[in-house]
Amino acid sequence: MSEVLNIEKIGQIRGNVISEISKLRSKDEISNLRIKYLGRKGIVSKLLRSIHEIPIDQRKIFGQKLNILKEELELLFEEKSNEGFNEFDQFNKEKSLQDISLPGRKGIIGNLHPTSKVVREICKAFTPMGFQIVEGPEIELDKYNFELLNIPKDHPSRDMFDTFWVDWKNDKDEYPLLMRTHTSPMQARVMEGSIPPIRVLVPGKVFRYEATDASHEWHFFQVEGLAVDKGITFADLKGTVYEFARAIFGSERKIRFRCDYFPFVEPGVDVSIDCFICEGGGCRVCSKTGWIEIMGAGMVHPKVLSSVGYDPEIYSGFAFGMGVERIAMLKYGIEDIRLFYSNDLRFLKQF
Ligand code: FA5
Repeated sequence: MSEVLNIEKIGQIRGNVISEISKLRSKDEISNLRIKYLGRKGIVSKLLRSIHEIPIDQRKIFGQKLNILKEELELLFEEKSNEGFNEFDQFNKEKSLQDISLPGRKGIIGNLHPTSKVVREICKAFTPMGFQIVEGPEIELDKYNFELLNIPKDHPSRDMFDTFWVDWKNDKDEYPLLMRTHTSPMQARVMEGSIPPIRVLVPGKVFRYEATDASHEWHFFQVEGLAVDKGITFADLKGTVYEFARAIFGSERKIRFRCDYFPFVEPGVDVSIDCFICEGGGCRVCSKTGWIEIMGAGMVHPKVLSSVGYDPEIYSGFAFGMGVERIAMLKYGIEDIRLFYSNDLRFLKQF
């Protein structure tokens, strides 16, 4: 026996175990300490195995003492294991400065952008009238954005739509791709791919080469509407627009229809709502007119119907395209459209 075994030594081992065991923080640590003392090569086990090395007259007494120590240590380890370690206790003990029983910090939950909110409200107003929601590409072919909508290459109305062309030429040396200037290209796309009756609503982003002011942005959202069937008349268009305006603005707002020109409708109108700020008196938001234009609309032009293979003698339809931010401005009393995309949280958090 290399070390002198005496009562003091046994007491010392006991003391060490008691002190070490009090610091243990997990079952793994208990197991490691148990192995250190009581494992096959543990301190106490080794002493027990070497008992034959001590003088025979002391062997019995030390044997008894060591066995008592072993039993006591077994008990201590068992008690410590039963203390009920769980992940939280363990975590707390390891990171004593953190008290994970404290209530958690409230997560930051964002809110919908006012444009998204209004798009959803518009869709909700039209779906009970049988309109289906569809979406289209933001990068569009000239063919859909202009040609099929009765806006050929030399048409003057292209000027007001002069926009962001995509730097890609086709084999005719043309630039046929652009950031769409309105959601109307989806009129042709939907008609090409379906058989009437059609009733669709197309929300989406559009882009224009436009100087910005309180009511004009260079990128904004539109919602296009299209209904095609046998026997659709202008009265259906008016009824649908009134129903929508009542659902969104309530019955007190005034609605105005005025003749307007869009190459893809005949007759064409613009629809305005009386200005919410000046109540019709004239201010900078309504450009001193007392009215805010919210949509262009009209009966689908016979040329457009023909270009997608529909017989205009059989089918007729109406279409409209509204500006979402303008509707949000009216609904929430927002005085400058540029607030929508300037990323100012003081503005965005209000919705
Ligand atoms: C059009 O874009 C047509 N495609 C609408 C249409 C569809 C007419 C179907 C007939 C049939 P317009 O350029 O007027 O039309 O735009 C439609 C609406 O978008 C406007 O009434 C307005 O509410 C909104 N709008 C237009 N330009 C801007 C702009 N720069 N910033 C914000 N909103 C705008």
